[in-house]
Amino acid sequence: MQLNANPFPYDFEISKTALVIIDMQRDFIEPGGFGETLGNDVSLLEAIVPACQAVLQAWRGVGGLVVHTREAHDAELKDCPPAKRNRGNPSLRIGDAGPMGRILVSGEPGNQIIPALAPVPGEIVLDKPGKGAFYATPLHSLLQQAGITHLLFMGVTTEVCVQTSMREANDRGYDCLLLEDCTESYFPAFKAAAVEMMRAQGAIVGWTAMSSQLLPALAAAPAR
Ligand code: C5J
Repeated sequence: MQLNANPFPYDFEISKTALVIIDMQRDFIEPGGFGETLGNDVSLLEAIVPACQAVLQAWRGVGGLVVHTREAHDAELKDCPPAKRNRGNPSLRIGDAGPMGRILVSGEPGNQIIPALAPVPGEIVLDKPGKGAFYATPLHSLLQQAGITHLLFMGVTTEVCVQTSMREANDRGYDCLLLEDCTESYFPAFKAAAVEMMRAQGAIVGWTAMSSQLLPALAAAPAR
């Protein structure tokens, strides 16, 4: 299968490709959550949910592997370095009680993936203590076991967890594509810059494309 992508066409086989959905968690996306308490306009992130949902549904329809990640720490914060918890001067720190439970702690209501993109049985769900999806997680070995060579990325935020994860994946030898309308930042200029830098220099980190390039290709693929 070939997609019309930037900076040049992207070839992939569904059976060797995983859809990686980064941190579409209530605390980042929903009003009243951690993202909003930090002063961010979460409506920017909410706006990509329908496009993400369309891709997820189509990807499930062709039987593709799905990986969901959550930025999450254990309840004792043993996997949260003080440097991460103490950085800056936020009104709420990781582990503090927030509007939807303890901030970025596994199992708390705000730490769950939004209902519109909730995982279904058979999909991989990984809690990650860092920004990158490969740091301190079994993601690489799970993908290797499944014979995955290509990754389609969506999720939030573009320049933080999505970009970090895509760079980690690129360094591990995966051909990565970012779905531009399925990722967002609280800072539109940062999204634009991240998209540009990832596909620059002959796809130095990977390719980018709109979901409107992917969806017709998936619709034409045999259902599984
Ligand atoms: C993510 C963050 N998911 N911005 N986290 O990007 O801290």
